[in-house]
Amino acid sequence: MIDDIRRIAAAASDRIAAAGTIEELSTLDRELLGKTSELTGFKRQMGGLDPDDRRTVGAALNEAREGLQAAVAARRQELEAIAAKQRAAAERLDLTEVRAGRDAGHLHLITQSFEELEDIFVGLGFTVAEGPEVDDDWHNFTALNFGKHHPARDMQDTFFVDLGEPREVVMRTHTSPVQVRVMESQVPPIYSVMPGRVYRNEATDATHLAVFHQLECLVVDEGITFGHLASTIDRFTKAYFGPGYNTRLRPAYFPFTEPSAEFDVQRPDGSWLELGGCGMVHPNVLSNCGIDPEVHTGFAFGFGVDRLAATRYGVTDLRELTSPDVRFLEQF
Ligand code: FA5
Repeated sequence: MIDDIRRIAAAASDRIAAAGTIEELSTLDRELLGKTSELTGFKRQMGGLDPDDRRTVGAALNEAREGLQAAVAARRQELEAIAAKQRAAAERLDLTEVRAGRDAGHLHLITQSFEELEDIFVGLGFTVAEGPEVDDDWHNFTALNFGKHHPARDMQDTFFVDLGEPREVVMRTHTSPVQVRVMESQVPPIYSVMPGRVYRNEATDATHLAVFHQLECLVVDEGITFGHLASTIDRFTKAYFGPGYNTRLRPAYFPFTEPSAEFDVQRPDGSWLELGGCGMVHPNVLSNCGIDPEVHTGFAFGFGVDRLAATRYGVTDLRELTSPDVRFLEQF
C-alpha cells in the first residue's frame, strides 16, 4: 500500500509541475487532493489495517498529501508570476521621450477641438482674439453689467486671487471678459471669436469641471439682429457636428445680453445637450466699452468646448478629459 501511495504521489507531482495555467492547476488540485481522489480513497481503506500498519500508512499518506499541497502552492506561485509578466508585457506603455523619425504623438482632444472651431469661424469671416486667464473685476463682471452686489455673480462661483483689493482679481469664470477687451480696443465692425480656459469653484462630476474651456463669439456692427445670432449658431454647430444636428434657443438670463437665451444641440438620438448662452449685447455693455448703442448693435454667445467635444466623440464623463492615461488620449 505504501508503494502505491508513493507511486501515485510521484505521478501526481509530475502532473502538478506540468500544469500550464492556474485554471488547470485548480482542476488538478481538486482531482488529486479532493474528496474523490485516489489518496483520499486510501484513507477509507485504513480502517481494515492493524494499528502498526495503520500508523505507517497514515504517515505515508500525510507525507504524500503535504508534499502535493506544497507542490501545488509552488506551481501556483510560478504561474501567477508568469501571468503577471504577461499582463505587464501586454499593458506596456512606451513612455520614452519622442525622438525624430518616431510617431510624435498628437494634440489633446481639446486643443484639436479649438483648432477645428477656429478654422470653422475663420471660414465664416471671424478673427481670433485672446485675453488673460487672471483678470480683474471690471472685465469679468462690472463691465458686463453685473452690479457690485448683483445676485447673478453667484451664477458663476468664483476663484479670487489674493492680490490687490479683496475680490478685485479673479480667475476668469468665462470667456466673456475677452469681449470687453476686444470692444475696448477695436472699433466696429467686430467679428471675433475668443477661445480659452476658464475657472469655477465647482464640485466636479460627469458634466462639470472646475477648469474647463469656452469659446466666445462676438459680433458688433450696424443692423445686427437676433436672426444673425440664431443662424450663426446653427451654421457653426452643423459645421462641427454635421448637417443632422439641429439647434434650439431657450429664453434665459445673462446681465450682459438682452434678450438672452441658452442654446442646445440635438444629438441624433433626439436628446438635447445644453451647449452655451447667447443674446444681443446689452446696451450698457456697449457703452461701458465706448461703443454707441444708438449706432451699433451686436450679438454674443459662449459655449463649453469640453461638452462639445465630449458629445462628438462619445466621452461620457468630462473628467476623462483631464486624464493623463495614454490609452484614453491616443483614441482621438
Ligand atoms: C456663460 O459662461 C456665459 N458667459 C455665456 C454667454 C456668452 C452668454 C455670451 C451670453 C453671451 P454659462 O455659465 O451658462 O454661461 O456657461 C456656458 C457654457 O459653459 C455652459 O452651457 C456649459 O456648456 C459650459 N459650462 C459651464 N459650467 C461648466 C463646468 N463646470 N464644466 C464644464 N462646462 C461648463
